Amino acid sequence: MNRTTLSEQFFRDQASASATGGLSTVLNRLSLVARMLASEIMRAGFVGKLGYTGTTNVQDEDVRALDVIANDTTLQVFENMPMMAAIASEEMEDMHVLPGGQDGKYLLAIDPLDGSGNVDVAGQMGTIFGIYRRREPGRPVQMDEFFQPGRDLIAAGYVLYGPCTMMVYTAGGPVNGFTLDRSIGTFFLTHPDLRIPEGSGAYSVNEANEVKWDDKTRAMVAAFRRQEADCGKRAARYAGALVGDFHRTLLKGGIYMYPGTTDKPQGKLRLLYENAPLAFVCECAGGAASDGRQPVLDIVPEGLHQRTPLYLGSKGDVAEAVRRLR
Ligand code: FBP
Repeated sequence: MNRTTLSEQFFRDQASASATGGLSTVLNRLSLVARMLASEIMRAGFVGKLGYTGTTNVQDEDVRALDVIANDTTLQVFENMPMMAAIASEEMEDMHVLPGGQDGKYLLAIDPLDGSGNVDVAGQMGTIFGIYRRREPGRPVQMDEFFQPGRDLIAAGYVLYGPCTMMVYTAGGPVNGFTLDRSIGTFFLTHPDLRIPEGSGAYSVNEANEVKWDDKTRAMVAAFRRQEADCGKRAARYAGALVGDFHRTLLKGGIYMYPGTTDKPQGKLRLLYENAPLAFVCECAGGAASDGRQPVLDIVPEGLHQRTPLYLGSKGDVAEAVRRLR
């Protein structure tokens, strides 16, 4: 088996991404967050950290103990890292400017614990991250510095907490997957240069929302369900965690969908720290990502927590979904 470690790969990518200095340090810090959260998730049941805190976040969603732990862990790991200027997180209403922020070169957009609803049932969960470069380091950080289209990401990826812990990321070139060897706390390259298959896999959507979709969305999903999609027959799979559903789609092909609904016309998922980073990974792996009208990576955010519908996966599947929505 390839014994390339995450750290060695970071340095290789750093050269190709022409990122001077800090990118590999930032990615190394993210791998530390991944290892710390993998441990927290495994122990949550023993130390009474499952369940809710009784509070709600800026999205008016119930906050679980592990959501808070994941966000706090992220802040602690980056607190004394001069290259990182600020963090935008699902769990914080405003951006968090780091102590050395003014001179930092990078911005981190993160969903510290995606799919936290799965924690009580030992389901898959994840962390999603995107790294932007600041246009003008050296001045006080402004929130609108985060309002960059996903196409301007310099690196993005996710951590999957499941039967194994994986970290999958790209610096704009190949998408590489690493698996954590818990016995020595090291990620090793196990999935080099991932390319999303065409013509296979599953369609992945919460069909309980059907009553809240518009007619075109309903008809489009029905085509996949009835095996009538032009792009081919698909299984149905839905893990209830975006990272788990996307990881399966990346490896097996197919499409993940979170359409708009009557109560949430822009859908549930957030552009800055969920949809754009995964769209970046997906496109770098040869796939596609749309909000139903345009590529996700072309959308310029107007708020830290802006939602968009999401159609993410194999190029042929996404193209057909978008065509049927027109
Ligand atoms: P968070 O858990 O970070 O809020 O992510 C939203 C999410 O849990 C996704 O991971 C998942 O794909 C989706 O919501 C499931 O939503 P629903 O329960 O409405 O199908």
